[in-house]
Amino acid sequence: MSNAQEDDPAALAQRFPRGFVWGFASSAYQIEGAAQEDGRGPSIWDTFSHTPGATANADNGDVACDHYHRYRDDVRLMAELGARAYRFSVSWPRVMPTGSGKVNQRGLDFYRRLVDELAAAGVEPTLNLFHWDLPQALQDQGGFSNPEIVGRFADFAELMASRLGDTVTDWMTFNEPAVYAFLGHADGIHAPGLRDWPTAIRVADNELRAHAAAVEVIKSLVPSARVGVAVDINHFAPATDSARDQRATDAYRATRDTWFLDPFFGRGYPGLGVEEHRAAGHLEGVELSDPPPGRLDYLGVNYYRQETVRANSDAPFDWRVEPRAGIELTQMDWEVVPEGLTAGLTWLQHEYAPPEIVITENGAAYPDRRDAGGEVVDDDRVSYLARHIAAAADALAAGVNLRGYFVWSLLDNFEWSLGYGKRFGLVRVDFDDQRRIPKRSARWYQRLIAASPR
Ligand code: PNW
Repeated sequence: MSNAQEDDPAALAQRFPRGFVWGFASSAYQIEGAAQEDGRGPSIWDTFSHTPGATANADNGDVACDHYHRYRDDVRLMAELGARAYRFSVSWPRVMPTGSGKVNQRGLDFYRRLVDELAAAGVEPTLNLFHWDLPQALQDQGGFSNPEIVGRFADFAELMASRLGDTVTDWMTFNEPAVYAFLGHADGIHAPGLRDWPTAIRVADNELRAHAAAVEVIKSLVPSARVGVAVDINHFAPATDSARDQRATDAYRATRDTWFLDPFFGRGYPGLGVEEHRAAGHLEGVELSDPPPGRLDYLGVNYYRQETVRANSDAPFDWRVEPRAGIELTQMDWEVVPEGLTAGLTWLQHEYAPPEIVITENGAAYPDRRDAGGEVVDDDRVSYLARHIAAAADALAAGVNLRGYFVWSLLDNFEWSLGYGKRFGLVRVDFDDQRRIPKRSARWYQRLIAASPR
């Protein structure tokens, strides 16, 4: 598919205000590798990815993109592409090998070198504390299902804020707390691989409390810090207009997205979500009280797709999500619905009025081809990005206080349980020799950023 926006990213750039932040996003376990180097302790993703059958092709993050050794090249590449910001996460077990107590100076040195390199290149860092790679030693004590994690997380936040607060202004506490809680502890398809709903509910609750505690710590140590959190927002659509499918869609939203959003904005848990989780037995043995809000300076939004929800029956929590017939899909089988991004942003602005919104992830996996000349031709990714960035511009025009856009991701990387087969990068990585090859989409994004008003 081709249209003006794809052919002319410079025109698309004009729809964004001066100072709009264009960046790349990544996470530690997905790119760093060096899993056993310089004193890093094991994380739950090391354990999980080395469990037979847990990941596609038995892939793991031992080496990944070898970013731990190649960060200088990667920063240079981002700068060359014009990035104004870079969102990365800190591997907790690299800086605190057992998650508490002893600090690993060599691990901290890596992040110091990284932020200094970014500063020298004129790329603003956004530091995310938690992108799912919990120290295994903490998981051995119950991980996020143990309320003591709140204090441990605050200590981790304190360590990073005290060491890097002089250079880093933009902070994030969590990436996608819902994915971490539910895919990791109820569905069992992410680390730590548990399948127990009451545990997942406790994990979610402690994430919310840990978020609030970390916000306070960061703000007290770094008064100029801007602290946010990234939630994953899909566009929900009932499969039909039947009352059943509509009800299932509402319940899905209330047990997942607003389960976090309402508490973040001081409303406590949503009534419909509590009812649904209770009816499904998910609250057995759980004493639920509303967690404190953490004062957000901005809300991070990760948007990828639409989810079509179909009720299986009238029983609680009995629905399935499956692609609508005939709809455009990415390689993940995710429904491509750019207008869902406009709708989601507009809804968040009106419903919660966060001080600012930042798109902290958006992107797509496709089976990229290299042509005879060696160029990586990823026109479907260009098309996906062009339409979603246009949808973001539509949200701005509708009054959403949108401040930035981070594309997922700079590099092809370890796509969790799906391994290296799903490529989200604007830059190709050949995993046998670690060569980086900017795809056509990287050049397209570079033109967009270059044309956007500074
Ligand atoms: C997000 N799901 O993950 C993450 O923040 C990234 O680490 C990841 O690579 C990216 O999106 C692409 O997947 C998700 O199954 C992983 O709903 C799985 C789901 C959602 C988000």
